[in-house]
This record gives sequence, structure tokens and C-alpha cells, in this order.
Amino acid sequence: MPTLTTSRRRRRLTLAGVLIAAALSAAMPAATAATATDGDQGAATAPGLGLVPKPVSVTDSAGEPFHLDAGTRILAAGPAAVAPARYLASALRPATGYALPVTPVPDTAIPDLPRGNSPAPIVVRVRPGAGPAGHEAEGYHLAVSKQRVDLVASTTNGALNAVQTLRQLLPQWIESPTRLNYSWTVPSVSITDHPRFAHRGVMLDVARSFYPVPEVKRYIDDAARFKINRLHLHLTDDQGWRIAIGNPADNPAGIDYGLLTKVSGATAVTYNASGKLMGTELGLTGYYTKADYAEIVRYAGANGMTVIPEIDVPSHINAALHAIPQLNTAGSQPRPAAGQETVPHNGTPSVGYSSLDARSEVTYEFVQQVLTEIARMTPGPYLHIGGDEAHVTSHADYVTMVDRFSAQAAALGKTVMGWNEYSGAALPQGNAVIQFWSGNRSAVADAVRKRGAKVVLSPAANTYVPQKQDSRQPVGGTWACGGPCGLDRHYNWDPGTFIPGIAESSVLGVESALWGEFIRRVDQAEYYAYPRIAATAEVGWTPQALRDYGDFTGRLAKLGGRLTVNGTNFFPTADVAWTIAARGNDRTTTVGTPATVEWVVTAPGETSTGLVTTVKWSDGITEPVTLTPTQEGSIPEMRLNGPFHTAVTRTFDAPGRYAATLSINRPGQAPIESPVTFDVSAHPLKR
Ligand code: TNX
Repeated sequence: MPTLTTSRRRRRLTLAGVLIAAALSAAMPAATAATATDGDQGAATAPGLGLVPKPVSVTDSAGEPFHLDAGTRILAAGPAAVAPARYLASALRPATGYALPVTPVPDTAIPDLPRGNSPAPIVVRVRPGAGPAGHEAEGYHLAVSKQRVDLVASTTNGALNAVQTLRQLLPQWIESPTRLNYSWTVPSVSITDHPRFAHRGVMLDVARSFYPVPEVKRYIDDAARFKINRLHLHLTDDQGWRIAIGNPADNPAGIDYGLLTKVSGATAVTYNASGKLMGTELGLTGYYTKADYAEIVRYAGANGMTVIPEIDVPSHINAALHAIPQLNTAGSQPRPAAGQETVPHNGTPSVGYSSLDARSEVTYEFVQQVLTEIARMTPGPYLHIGGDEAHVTSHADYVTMVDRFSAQAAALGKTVMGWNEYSGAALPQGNAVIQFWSGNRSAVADAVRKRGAKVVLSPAANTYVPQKQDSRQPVGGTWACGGPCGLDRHYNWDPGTFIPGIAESSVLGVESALWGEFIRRVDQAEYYAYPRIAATAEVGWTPQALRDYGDFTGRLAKLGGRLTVNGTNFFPTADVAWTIAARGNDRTTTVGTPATVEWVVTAPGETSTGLVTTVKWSDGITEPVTLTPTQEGSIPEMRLNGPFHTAVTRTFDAPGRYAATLSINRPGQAPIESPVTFDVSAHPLKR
């Protein structure tokens, strides 16, 4: 195949040219003026693509890259392609500043675009049977050539997965919230991909400390980049109640359900039993109205995510007991003080001390109404009833209650979900999910065998993000791993073999869990969760045989810059040799007029003082420059560096094309260089 050989050779030469341009900064070739060279350009070859989660199959087509430019159109072939096409356009518009119009076209008339069709389009095509066979729900094909980009799937969610891959194939600066001049290329690759597991979740504990809707959306945005497809909201716990529940027409106990949010929407985690403040501030109070919840469901859905609401019963229930007098019956725990109708608020992080009363019908009436309302608001198939840590509930009472709650959920047409403590209850046959976090694995295997239960895995050591990820983190649990649960612990485990004696087909997937005892707001949530959610995402997506920790951290190293540009406050764990990348804008000016060149640098985990930076000019002048952090990094304050900025100003007396190369040096490592051109024209008046 002579054509292929030629194009491969040409490609190698092009790549070599780029590398030489980067190395010989002073000789910056005029022809590449529009492109600032940086660490991103290595994305041109398959092994260096830096995709997380790693796709099932990637072929480097060895062709020329696709150029996204001001004229690029997005064609949505098929009605189900419109939403992912629009999602793609909105993801690419801020950094590029391009219009990227989305045009619906029939999926039958998928345009067989002529070669050289200009400008090259992006085609999102969704049609049953179009995606990878056997992986209709979420699989996709992505083919990139100079002529076009094709994203093909059987479903909207499959196409969204293709969109996330395409985002990662673009230079990291595509994540910039503001417009940048850049050469937006996508390497020519062909990818066929689908997930190993159907459930790849993130859990957010909004009960201990509340997350307002915009913060939940940010958590969704972050996770969607890694093809996470479940958002589990832990809506209620001892410390607070976060979801509005209406009153039923038939209300035998006369409960005012509005008190749940009126009273316990205003409480949160506060101090531990010794009076020490939990976290950097008191837990946030608040709750979701039905409209808020609907908006979260909508936004999650637009990001390919199903919301799983959790109402934690029969323990973790103090907030409800504090709000609703009728729940405080003889068998509820704790008991109200003499003369009081309800128990006091308890802002400590204590667990397992509260319980509903198994012998009171009000308990079942209450749970029925709450589950009914939640089921109505939730389009997804799951209702999570918690069931964890019921330490003061007798086993018999626990089983009585959990059996009835599970049956209530099933009668509402939902699949019940619960933490693994409930494995021994009468789970609805073939219609229950056990979420394992800690404890008895053989009880889970029994429920799989006897009740046909499915399993979601959240082993504390492998998925609990409030556990320290690094000894430098001042706050965080160490109980799950006997020390920090680093990135490796979150990566190096196999969900297929985790529960002995069950088939992989009984494992729905994996879920990262963010508990809220000391984590406040989404910045801190990201600081604990990332980059470990990237590991969980890959554990859930990528076939075990393709997974390797060294390979993963190599890809993650490149992704760090991308996360920096999009503003994810991730912890730059020392397990990863984070890549440094820089980009600057080309400049034009006239003779005698000063002009400034600016660079943006991403260098996860670095401080401005740890990097030695200079700008070398093609006329021989070299000047030191300093990097200014956009955000002062601080591990104790859980604030990490965003991108750095630097700038130099020069005035030239003679017209010409000059090159300015930013060089970033770390002791013992090759410098990172980012050249730009500085075009100086004769003064217009003196021409
Ligand atoms: C156990 S994990 C809990 C939560 C806590 C978490 C961390 C699980 C099902 N229950 O209530 O927040 O430990 O302390």
C-alpha cells in the first residue's frame, strides 16, 4: 500500500519538524507561526493520546490531523444526535470562539461528503444499530481524518461518550473558559469503545454538608469528562434533610412533611463530640426544592448521568426525628427529652445511634410518602434506601423495616438499592442492588445467588475519597488503608473478582463515594475526589487486561494540564510526573511600538518559585521572567495552583519576524519550550 507508507513517512517528518521547532527556539520557522508548540503536540500518536478512561481499541490512522476552524459545522444525523451535537458545540465554543453551528440532518442521509469538502465537518450520528454491536447503551465509534470527524453510536449516551473522547483528543487549551488563539487539531485516529461496566458512579453526601445546585453541576461536569454515568445523592442523614417532600392527600398520622426541610434543611454537621470544628467551616445548610432536584436530574441527564437518590433508613435518621414529632414513638432512637416532642439536632459526625421504630405504622407511612415523592421526581430506575450502620436497631427490627422499605420501593416500580448491610434482608427477587462498602463479602455473594441481586462496588479502600490520598493532606481518614489511600489503591483492584464466588455479570459497576463530615463545598470535594475519580472511571470502563497503573499515570500526567485549564481543583499527587505545558499568543506590532507577549503555563503541583523561566529572543537576547500563579496554592487550605501567567514586553527598531521562546526549567529535566512569533512591521506613517 504505497499511499499509506508515504503518508506515514510524511507524518513522521511533520512530527519531527514540530519537535525540532520546539527545541531550536531561536530558529522558529515562520511557516508555523499560528501554532504555539507545547507538551500537547505529543497527542499526535496513539500511545501518547492521554485518554482517560483508556478506550477499548485505538488505531492511529497515520493520516493528517483534523483542523477545527471558524467554519467547522456540526451535523446531527438523527434526532437523538441533536443533544450530543449541541453538547459538543457548547464544550468547544468558549475556547475556540467559533460559532460551530449544529445542523440536524436525517440519519438515513448521512452525508457521504466529497473529499476536500470545505470546511471539514464533525458528524454526530445516532441510530439504533450504528454503534458497536452488543454495546448499544454506551458504546461508540470515533473516526478522525483530515476530511471529517465521525462520532457514531446507537444511543444519545453513546454519542456523549464519543464527545468526551473527542474533547480529550483536542489540545488541553480547549478547556479554557475564555477564547484563545490556537491551532485546534485532532489527531487522525479511529476508536471503537464501550464500557466494561454499566454503572460508573460518583456519590455526593449533600446531607452532612449541603452542595447548592451550581456546585452539584460542577461535580457533574467534572465527572462527565471521565464518562461517569451515575450521580448518587446521599440526600438525608442524621445531620440534615436536603429534599423537599410534599404532603399526601391521605395523611393518617397528620405529618407535616414540609418540616423535614424547614427544620432539618437548616441543620448540618458542626462539631465532633469533643467540640472540635469539623472541617474548615460549619457544614452548609440548605435543601433542594422540587424544581432544584428536577434541574439536577435534567443536567445530569444531559451529561449522560442517571441520578440515584438515597433516603438513608432505618438509621442515619436523626434529622427526620428532629423535624417530625410523629416519628418519635416508643421504639425510635434516640428518645426525646422529657416534655419534648422531638429529639435535638445532632451536628456531630457520629453514626449508628439513631433508628426508626419498627413497630410503629407511622414509620412505614412516612417512608412510603417519602419514597413515593422521590420516585415521582426521579426518572431513573433506582431508589437507594441506605440501610447502613444501624447499630442501635435490633437485627429483627432491622430486617422487618428493610424488608418493608424494599417492598415499598419495588411497588413504586423501582429497583431498590442499599448498602451491603442489607444483603441478608428479603431483597426483591431479581430487582435489588447491593452497594458494597465494607464488611461481609460472602453475604453479598449469597444475596446474588439467592435473590438475584446485582452489586455496585464502593470498597472504602478503593473508592472512598475522604480517606487521605496523600500524607500531605492534613485532614482525612486513614482507617480504610491504614494510611493514605493513594491513587494506586483506587486503580489497582479488579471489580470482576472483588466478591468471591459471583460472576462478573452480577457486578453492575463501581462508585466513588464522597462523604461530607469534613469536606465543604465543591472546591474541597474536587481536592479529595480528583484525580482518584479518574482511576475509578477507568476501573469501571476499561477491560482489566488493558489496565496498567504506570500506563494510567502516564496518561494522567498529560491530563493534569487539561484539569488545570478547566479549573478542577485536583490534588497533584506525587504518584504522577505531571506534564508541564505552555502556550503563548503570537504578536504583531510596528517599529518603535512596545508589544507584550503573554504565556499561560500549566504545571500541576509546581510553585512559581520552583521553576526557572526565561524568554529567549531570536536576536540573541535572553531575559528571566517570573511565573505568576492565578491562584496561590496551599495544601492545608485545599487550594491548588491554577494556570500560571507570564509576559514580556519588547520594542524593536527594525521590522522583521522575531521569535520569542519561553523556556521552563526544572532541575535535572529537559526544558519545556513554547515559541511564539513577534511580527514587527515598518511604521505605517513612515512607509
Ligand atoms: C460510613 S459508608 C458511612 C457513612 C460515613 C462514612 C465515612 C457508609 C455506608 N456509611 O455514614 O460518612 O463511613 O465516615
